[in-house]
Amino acid sequence: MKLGFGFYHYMLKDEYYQFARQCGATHAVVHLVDYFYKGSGHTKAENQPVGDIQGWGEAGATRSLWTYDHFVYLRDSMARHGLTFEAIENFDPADWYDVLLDGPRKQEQLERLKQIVRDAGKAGVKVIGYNFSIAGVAGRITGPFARGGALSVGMNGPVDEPIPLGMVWNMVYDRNAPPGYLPEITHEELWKRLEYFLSEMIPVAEEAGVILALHPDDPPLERVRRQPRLVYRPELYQRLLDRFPSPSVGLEFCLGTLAEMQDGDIYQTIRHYVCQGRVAYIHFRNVRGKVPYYREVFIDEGDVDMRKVIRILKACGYPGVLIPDHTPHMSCAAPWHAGMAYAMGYMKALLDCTV
Ligand SMILES: [Mn+2]
Repeated sequence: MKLGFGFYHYMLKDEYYQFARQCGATHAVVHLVDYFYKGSGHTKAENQPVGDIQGWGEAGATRSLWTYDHFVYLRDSMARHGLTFEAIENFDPADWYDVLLDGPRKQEQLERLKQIVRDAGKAGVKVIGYNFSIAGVAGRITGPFARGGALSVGMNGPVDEPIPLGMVWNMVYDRNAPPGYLPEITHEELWKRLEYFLSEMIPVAEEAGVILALHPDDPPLERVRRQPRLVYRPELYQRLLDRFPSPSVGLEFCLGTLAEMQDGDIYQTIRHYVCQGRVAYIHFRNVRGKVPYYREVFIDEGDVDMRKVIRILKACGYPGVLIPDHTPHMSCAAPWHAGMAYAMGYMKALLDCTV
């Protein structure tokens, strides 16, 4: 097992690579999307996006970064600090809104996604994590929810507001969209869209040696903002694996999201999926409670016994990367860094000490 670090787009520079390496990380997962862009100047928000009703920001601000040359540049810059560029996390909604919405530009957008997969593979990036979702990460709140009043996120009940036209995955892709809301669709329709996406992408991903790894729906409710979710119960992941037995179809296995699900035993779920060998990488974090009422907390104070999780991962021979995903912010001059360093230290000790 390997320790990884997740970087937001503005963290893609030496000082963050050094910090990650100092925390014990050897691998990196990169977010290229600027989730909070509001029309000018790239943003630098250390908080994870929570999902306000009006959306996080405008899609497409960092599209110029999705090239083979840039992937190579990132790979080489990280390598100088002892980090392997393992995965890219999330496509930009600007690049695939009509794939998610089954709109007129779907085919053209799929061609761009295929080129991204080819370029990633050629640059040695093994995984692209994605979240096939219309509402995206939505309807959460921020508050002093973790130990000692550390700033964290949670959910206080379901969110039912419809999604305005021009918005998908909680980002605005068309500022000039007419008034109105996205039509409500069925779960089967959403699965059909995912299946079309994968049937187009899998041959390219296989040739490029890239795994397309699906994140479960966060928060994992049957519907969010009146739109269906794909993986909101643990067994729904199996539907994906059974439908697509390709080595290029894998899981971006988010323990926090899986633990928030209303049913299922988290330890059985982990054993079941990890032992199948199709988990591409793991979001290793902890929560307290279940949807629609839960809190993200420090790694050692949630409902999940993380030491037991590591034992299961070792028993299944999991060879991949663990990243903290997100952590509560700690009260000090560098709240994000402190939270991450705490989580990484805890994870490293678990890996060293658990047999
Ligand atoms: Mn996650």
